[in-house]
Amino acid sequence: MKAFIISLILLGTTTASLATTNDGMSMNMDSMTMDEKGMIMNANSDRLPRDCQKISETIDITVHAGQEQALKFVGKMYAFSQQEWDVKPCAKLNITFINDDQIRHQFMIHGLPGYLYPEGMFHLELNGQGQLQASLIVPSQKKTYLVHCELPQHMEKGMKAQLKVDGGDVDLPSIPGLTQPVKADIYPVDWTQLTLAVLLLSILLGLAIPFFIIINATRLSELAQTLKIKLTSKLKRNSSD
Ligand SMILES: [Cu+2]
Repeated sequence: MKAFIISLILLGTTTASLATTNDGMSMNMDSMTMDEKGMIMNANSDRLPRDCQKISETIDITVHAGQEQALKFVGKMYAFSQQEWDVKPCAKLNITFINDDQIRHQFMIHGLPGYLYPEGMFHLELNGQGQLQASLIVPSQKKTYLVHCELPQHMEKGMKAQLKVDGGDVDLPSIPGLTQPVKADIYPVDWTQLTLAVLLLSILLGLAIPFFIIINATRLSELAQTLKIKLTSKLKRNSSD
């Protein structure tokens, strides 16, 4: 029993020391690079899609992500600096992704061919402020790819864009400043007796105030005149003293 407890303690110590060794180091797998700053998944700078003979053009794209980018969109909280890109079939994109916020953001492209991009996905992610650079080569098909940040509510709050190849095949909905939502948000009022009472009271008050001013106009002007006279005489007395 004693030997068993000692081996358990030893095992725990070894695991803990291994975890410490890995801490702060970057991890490289076939399709993923990850460190404490962020992650690059499925980058591809040289493998051609099956339908491409060669790279047609090389484009450098710099994308900022964060709250500041959403200021120009009413009701949005997060956004990319650009909402649409249109590239040639078989183009190579060198993407520089810059996160200006202190929170995590992603730049993900979906719908790519799975034999080159596992899960059909190209994925850049930054845990906070910083930047990453990675490339991908798009197929020749005329298609629109979804670009977004997959963190909960970030796309709904504005982090959505589209990458069109050869003009794209559709426009995606709900892209800030670009396309309409499929179903617009509505903010219905919950009409209870209380809301009705508050509404009626507000209307009555709104009508009563100007009415009060009109019917008391003579008296109010007399009051103002008296105050003016009093003030003038006081000022005169002060200056003569
Ligand atoms: Cu985000």
